[in-house]
Amino acid sequence: MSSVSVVYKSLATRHSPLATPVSLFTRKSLADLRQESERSLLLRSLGPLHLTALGIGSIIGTGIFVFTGVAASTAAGPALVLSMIISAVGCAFAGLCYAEFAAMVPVAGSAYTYAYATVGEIFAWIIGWDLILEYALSASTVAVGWSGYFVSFCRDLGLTIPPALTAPRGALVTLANGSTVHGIFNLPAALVVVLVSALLVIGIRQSAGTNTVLVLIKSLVLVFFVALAASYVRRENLTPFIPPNEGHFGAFGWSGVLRGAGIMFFAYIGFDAVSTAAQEAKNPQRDMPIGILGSLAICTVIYIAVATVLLGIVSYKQLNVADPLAVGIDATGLRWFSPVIKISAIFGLFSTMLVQMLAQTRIFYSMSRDGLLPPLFGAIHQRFRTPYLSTIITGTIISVAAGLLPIDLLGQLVSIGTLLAFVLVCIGVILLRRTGPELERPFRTPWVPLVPILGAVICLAQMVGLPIQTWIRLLIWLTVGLVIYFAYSRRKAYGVRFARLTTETES
Ligand code: ALA
Repeated sequence: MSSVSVVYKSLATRHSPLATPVSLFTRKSLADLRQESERSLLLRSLGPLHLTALGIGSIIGTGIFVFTGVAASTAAGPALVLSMIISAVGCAFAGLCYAEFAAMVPVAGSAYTYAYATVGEIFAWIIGWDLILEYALSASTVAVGWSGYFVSFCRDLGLTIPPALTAPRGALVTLANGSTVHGIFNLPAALVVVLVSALLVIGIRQSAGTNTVLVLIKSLVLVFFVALAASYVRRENLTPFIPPNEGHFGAFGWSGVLRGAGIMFFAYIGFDAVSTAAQEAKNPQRDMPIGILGSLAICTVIYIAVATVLLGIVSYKQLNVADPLAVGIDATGLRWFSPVIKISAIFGLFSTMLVQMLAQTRIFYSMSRDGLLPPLFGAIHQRFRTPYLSTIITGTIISVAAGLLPIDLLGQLVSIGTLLAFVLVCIGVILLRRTGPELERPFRTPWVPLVPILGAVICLAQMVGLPIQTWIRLLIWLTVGLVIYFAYSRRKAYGVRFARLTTETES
């Protein structure tokens, strides 16, 4: 074999005689999943601190650095703080559900794997397909947010990137002299994804170390933002707290608060990325809940503080910009801090992409191992021990999407897709408590079914807050996924049968 080993090809060959479709609702047993975990070729190098950092790395990103301004100025006004609390509560409930699964099924693949264990293959596929929106597409979204701060910082340094190469095709870019040009391709966004992909191919140990440093930088800058700007908060900026509705759903008033929650939900996405690294955790049963809930709690506190201060130092009407935190700090007169925010956003959003893409390749790894995706998505590099082919393919697609698509379209699609996954995970906890009450649960979601029901309801409410076009895009995406499932994945799936075969062979 060459310097790389295509691990699952051999499994596929072994399975061809068994390739007869089984029920759409075939489930994997937890024992099978644990066996898979033990057979994993991924390196177990992550402890609780690394995992929490992984979560924070994935959570803090374009949401707080970019969408805060858009959501406040177009949907919620100062009441964006309420939107963020609604989102945080929904995420906390969903996070408790994720933690139960992640400790019980410590296998790479996150909600995809949980669905395979609880409701069966077709739902697992739907969730796995839906999670592409959460991870791959959110990496594209963050890349576009990164590009905004990068271009702005380069401008401050006197470096001009041709404007048509900083925006997606057809988007209008206004120049300093007031004239406009049409965007062609967001080149910085596309290139940064290539860089992240290269790091991920080299390996998780280096990537996790890099991530921890970047996470520290972006968290501290947000904390300094709050500390420096808090004394400049003015009551008039926060009044009226809920601006009156402008006549249609989502434009201020209470519906605006809900839309704000739907948009800002993006800012919380990422804590579940911890669960996708389960096979790389040294002690997943203990550390998965710590990583998931710890990172969510830390980010929630930081976010609420940042939003309160931001909306108190500047009128929400001025915040429909690509760099709202920098605009806010400029309004206080502390202009020296503005470049610090931009640099931290540049490094910070980089770490967000790192974790999201890592998570996406690990989900593909699981789906490939189960036969739902081609074996090349499970190919592990012999030296780096990373799913290198998957990373290269995924990185290319994410890069092209970042270059071509606008940030609001990407962000809302990511939010709705992830909210759907959260709803399904919440329901999954209730189902599995009924169908497998005896199973060992190192972490138990408290007050079941109340917590999962509240989690599902709050996530659904945020989905309702999002525009109808976003719903239509989600439905199209899911339909495409089902076509692929019935045309390819269903016939090729061998995860469950493989587990059975192994058991038979071993006994
Ligand atoms: N929560 C991540 C962000 O805000 C996706 O960029």
